[in-house]
Amino acid sequence: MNIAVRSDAGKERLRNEDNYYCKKTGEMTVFAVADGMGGHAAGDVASLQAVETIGELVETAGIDFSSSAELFKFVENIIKQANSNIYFTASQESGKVGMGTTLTAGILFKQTLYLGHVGDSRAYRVTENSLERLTRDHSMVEEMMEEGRLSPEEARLHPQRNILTRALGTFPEIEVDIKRVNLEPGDGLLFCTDGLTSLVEDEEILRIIKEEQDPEGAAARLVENANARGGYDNITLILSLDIGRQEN
Ligand SMILES: [Mn+2]
Repeated sequence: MNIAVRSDAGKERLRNEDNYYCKKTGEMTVFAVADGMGGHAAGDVASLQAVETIGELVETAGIDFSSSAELFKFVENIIKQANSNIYFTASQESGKVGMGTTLTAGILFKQTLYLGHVGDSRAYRVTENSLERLTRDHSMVEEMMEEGRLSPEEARLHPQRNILTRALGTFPEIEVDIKRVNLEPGDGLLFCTDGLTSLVEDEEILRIIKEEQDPEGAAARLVENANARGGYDNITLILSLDIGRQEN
């Protein structure tokens, strides 16, 4: 299977509050990354609950995965369910009040990706010569950038870049960004948390992927690079290459 996964605490944090889920079953592959936060070290509880909810619902879903409309709705619903579960846990257990998480999850069926997203983790499509971002960060700096108040470089290094405008677990209802993306044979996908993207620029991520070719080598070097630049945050990534060309 042409997929590599890495989750690294980084150089400065004692705990890794990121979590991921990645499973390939037949013609379907499920990807999810989550970056937990807050509530007296309960960030890892929130991010784990997010990816576990995705895994459970995907594995027990009685839906027709070849129906595009059904799959589209399903991706939105599983993220909403993850939000409800985390919100419920946070409301039941003192010490978990205020915990939350990002969640970027995709179901790839044949050559079509059904993507759902909340927070500032990211999904990218890797083509022959570009890294195309498929998600929009739900963060204060992204909004300031869209309003023209920050340059992309200023946003990437901004001291308040961690402030999210949307996260799972903080409100009973959540708005989920959903998207359908048709991939070309040979395209790749990268799901990652901000511990990678705040330290390694898109052009460099693309360069490393192209130089290494194989996902394991590229994933290892991406983590190394983030750590070499300080590794201030947990770093998690799922990299799948040569989709539609892989043997299985
Ligand atoms: Mn992070």
